[in-house]
Parts: sequence; C-alpha cells; structure tokens
Amino acid sequence: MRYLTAGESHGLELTAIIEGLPAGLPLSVEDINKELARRQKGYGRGNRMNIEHDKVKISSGVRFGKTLGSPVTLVVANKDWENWQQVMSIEAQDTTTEQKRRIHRPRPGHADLVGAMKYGHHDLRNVLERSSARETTMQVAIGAVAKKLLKELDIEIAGFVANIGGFEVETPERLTIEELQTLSENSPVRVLDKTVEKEIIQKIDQSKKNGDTLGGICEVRVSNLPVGLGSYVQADRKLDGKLAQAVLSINAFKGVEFGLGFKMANLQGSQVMDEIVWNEKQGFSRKTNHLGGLKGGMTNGEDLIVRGVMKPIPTLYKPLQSVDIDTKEPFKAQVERSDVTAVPSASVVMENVIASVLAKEVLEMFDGDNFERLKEEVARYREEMRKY
Ligand code: EPS
Repeated sequence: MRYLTAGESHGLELTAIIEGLPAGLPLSVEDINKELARRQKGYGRGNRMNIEHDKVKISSGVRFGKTLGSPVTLVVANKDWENWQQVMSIEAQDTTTEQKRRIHRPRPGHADLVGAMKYGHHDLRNVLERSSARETTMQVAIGAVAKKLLKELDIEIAGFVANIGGFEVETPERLTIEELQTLSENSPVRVLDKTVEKEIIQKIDQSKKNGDTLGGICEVRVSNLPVGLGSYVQADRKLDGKLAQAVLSINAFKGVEFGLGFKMANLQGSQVMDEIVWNEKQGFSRKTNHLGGLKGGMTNGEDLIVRGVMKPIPTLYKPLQSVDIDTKEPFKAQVERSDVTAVPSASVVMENVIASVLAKEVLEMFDGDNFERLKEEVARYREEMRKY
C-alpha cells in the first residue's frame, strides 16, 4: 500500500490516492467522515474550523461498498475556497491581483521563510498554503481507510492527549483501548482526567488572551497487533523507525518515544526490561509493557504505546521579531488567523498516521490482494504464534 496527498489550504480541494488496498474491504464515506469530524473538534481551534465541515468524496476504487483493489481516490473540498478564488487562482492574474495578498513577512518557527528560499518564491503564501496543517485532513482520510482495514482484523487504536501547555495527565493503568477511546472522546481536549481538563481549558483561554499558543504531548495505543510486524534484519524495515518517521511528519511534531521512552535514561536495565511469561491459552506474553510493544523493530504482541510532542503553533497574535524579505527591515510579525492549540486534533491525526503505517505493514507481511484471504491468513498466523 502506498499513498500521496495533494492540495493547498485555501485551494479548491484536497486529494489523496491510495494504491495497494486489497479487493473486498468494506468501505463507505461514513467510515472516513467520522474520522474527519473527530479531527475538526477540540477546544482551542480558530475560526477556520467554523467554516470547514470536511466531507469526503470517493471518486475511484470502490464499488457497491467494497474496495476493488484499484487505486482509491479521496477528495475533500475546501469551503473557504469561495473566499480565496482570486488569491488562489489557477489562471495567471494581473500583477496587482497577484500582489494583493502577497506575504513577505516570515513568521518565526514557520516553514514559510526556508521554503521560499529553497523554492525561489517571493510570496511566502506559496509555501504556507501547502505546509499548513490543513494537509492533515488527507492524512486522516487515508488513516480512516487504514483503520477500517485494521478494525476488520480486530486491531483497535486509541489516541488521547497526555499534556497540553505543561499540564500532565496521568494515564490510569490497566485501561482497555475501548475505555481509553470513550474517555478521550468525551473530553473537549481529549484528556482522560476531568479535573485536569478544567485547568487545561483555563490555560487555553488565558493563552488566547495573551495572544499566545500551546503545544503538548499526544499518546496513541494499539491493541491486538500480530507478533512480528516489521523486522530486525534491515535498518529500513524496523517498525519503530517507520512509526517515528510518520509521527514526526505531522505538522509541528518534534519528538517521539515508545513505552517508557525518554524516562528510560533514568532507569536501570532491570527496571526497564519486560519479563517474559507463558501460558497455554495465550502463549508468550510479558509481565509489563515498558518497551511499548516493540522489540528489535518488531511488534511483540503487547499493546503498541507511542507518544509524540507537538511544539506550540508558530502563528501568534502576539508579535515576534522577524525580518521583511523585501526591505530586510526588522518588524514585529503581523497578526494572522490561527488556532491557540491543535493538540487535541493532533492526537486524532497521530492515531491515523499510525494506522496507515500499520496497515501498510500488515499488507506487506500477508497476501494483500483479497481481503477475505488476508483475514484468513492473519487468523492462521495468530494461531501459529499462540501455539509457538
Ligand atoms: C493553519 C492555520 C489555520 C488552521 C489550519 C492550519 O487555517 P487558516 O489559515 O485558514 O485560518 O485552522 O487548519 C486547518 C485548516 C485544518 O483543517 O486543520 C496553518 O497555518 O497551519
């Protein structure tokens, strides 16, 4: 399975093409729209989310509610396009129109300046239209298809927020993936603890008043993965490396960790390694899951636990020092419409990009041409692992 996305934040529409899905996977627009709606929620988003109501159109690869095995094309329209038709015109315009919404003042922490230098643009809009987190819409659309495939194989995913603006939220031990899903779904900031939720909302309101933004940490857990996805035999086949790449590809993500992650630096080997046990019913398992379900770049059958850190959004109402690309004069960055925080949405994006990596891996390991055959193969393999 491979995929590409295309589209500008204020352009006509966003597109994704997924190739390599098995034939016969049940798939509907509702499966995708549900995930798109989850991504749009979250306390702290700006006015753009009141304009967009993301709905997908499937324009190829599905017939009578099932995939055909041919490329699946997904399209989401940008409602805001109506207000941007001239600024984002495909056809050439006169110089005055082209200059009208030209951006020449780079924002600190944003991709706009470096992107413009690299591609030789003198309108920073040419960069920010694509570097915008609007692109995550299609990452989620692709992930929704991947999630559907995983769900049919009884693989469940939960994503939630573990920290916003420094407020840490403890993850209660021994919660099932289903419980994590319910708790986070019922929180406007996707946290598991209602008391911290209040403080976080106050912090977001305060940050908005101050013209500032907030980052945080998202956590994703996945249950019931077959043992041995990924491989230790070659560096580029290690699943933790692939997952880290996917998480760090999400806009504004700056770090990733598995299981106990960076805390491991403070512990000794005996406090970190997960002791192995065996019983007739389950086969091999581990007493703890400090390593987050991965050993040697492979899943070990325990829940996958991944955390990613998102920096605060670089578009601030509070002006920061920068330099105009035309005049080279210093200035204080202009006010732009933006979100105070997108960490709750980012946890949905993270769930979905992780789903895409895992679905891809499943389709590489098992025969991925026909879905029923795939299901049977996975079931047979799980049984083989249980009896090992
Ligand atoms: C974004 C800026 C804002 C966000 C946008 C990402 O959009 P606008 O510039 O239109 O106000 O709302 O996020 C989305 C549109 C989305 O769908 O998540 C940015 O600069 O990255």
